[in-house]
Amino acid sequence: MISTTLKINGMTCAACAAKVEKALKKLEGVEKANVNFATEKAVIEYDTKKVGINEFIKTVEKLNYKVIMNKSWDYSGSRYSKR
Ligand SMILES: [Cu+2]
Repeated sequence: MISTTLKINGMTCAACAAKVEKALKKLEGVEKANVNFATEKAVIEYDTKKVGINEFIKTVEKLNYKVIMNKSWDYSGSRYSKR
């Protein structure tokens, strides 16, 4: 189980954050998800064997928000790959 932080663009209120949080928590392998619209960050605890950054990005984009990539974040152990 590892924890990663994503920066999400486009959330304007607590309801946006709650929506994203709920969708992330529904993914198989996600243990915990905490989304804060003020800091625009999502902290996700997950099982790298079941889920990865790719799925998180897809989930966020499906709700019409955007994940901002940051090289300083730790993507190790995730299935994330550049398109
Ligand atoms: Cu909102």
